[in-house]
Amino acid sequence: MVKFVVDSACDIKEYSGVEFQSVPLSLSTQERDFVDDENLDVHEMLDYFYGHHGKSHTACPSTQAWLDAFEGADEIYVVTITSGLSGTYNSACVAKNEYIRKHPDAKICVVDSLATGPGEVILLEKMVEWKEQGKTFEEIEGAIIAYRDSNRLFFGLKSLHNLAQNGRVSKIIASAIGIMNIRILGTASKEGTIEPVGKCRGDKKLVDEVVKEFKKCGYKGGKVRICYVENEALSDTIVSALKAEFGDMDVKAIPAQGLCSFYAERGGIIIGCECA
Ligand code: X90
Repeated sequence: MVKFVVDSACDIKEYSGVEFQSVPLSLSTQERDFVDDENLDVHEMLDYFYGHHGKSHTACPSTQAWLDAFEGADEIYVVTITSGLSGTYNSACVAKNEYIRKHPDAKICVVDSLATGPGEVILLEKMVEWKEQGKTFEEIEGAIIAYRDSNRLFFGLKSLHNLAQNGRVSKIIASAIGIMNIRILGTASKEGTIEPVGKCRGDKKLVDEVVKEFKKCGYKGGKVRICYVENEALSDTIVSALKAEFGDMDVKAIPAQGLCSFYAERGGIIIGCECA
């Protein structure tokens, strides 16, 4: 059986036409634990975190959670959130080795997205597409890294509080946007870490800067995937601006699930694109 497995930072809970599973990360405080699965009420979770002033943290899936998702499959394609910010890729690799030890004929390709959310979606969709075209495991495994490296990820955030509090971005960068109406525009570095691009005052400026970054990276009309945190209007505006500049493209926007919502925070947006 062929199966596609992602972590919940991918923001997709269902994928029709193929065997698919999302393995949840988790979020917690001293009082509450949230599992980032299809039962999570993201809005309620955000309300809770905004009212909570103590420490909060997140955790990657356990090796066992990956093993459970692999069970029964013998050709498995996995996409994870960047290893530059999370132990998720590592736990998936440990699970891969363990699974192969027990099932020596199984083949597992674990791809470190060096991104999150829509960056993972783009990789997942490509591997499904290649599989449906009849490509072999070896062909897919041999081509996905070059494809990943030709994609880009951008994000516009109104707050870096949770990223800084959890050591994923420096406190100095985070404190730079403690001012009303300032958004930070950033990108995923080649190593899969957070790289600030600039500050923008207001959504309109952010939209202009996103279009500029697309031009700068050599975007030529490839696929675009977006995830937004309670911010569909901004997502729509960005899609219109991109279409006005580059013409019609394959674009889809979805609400962020728990992990990305927690870190990108309310009003945040993450945009992945093919850039080859
Ligand atoms: O293992 C864990 O506990 C998960 C840690 C995840 C930390 C960062 C998630 C970031 C999500 C923020 C904007 C996009 C940044 C992408 C840069 C590669 C969303």
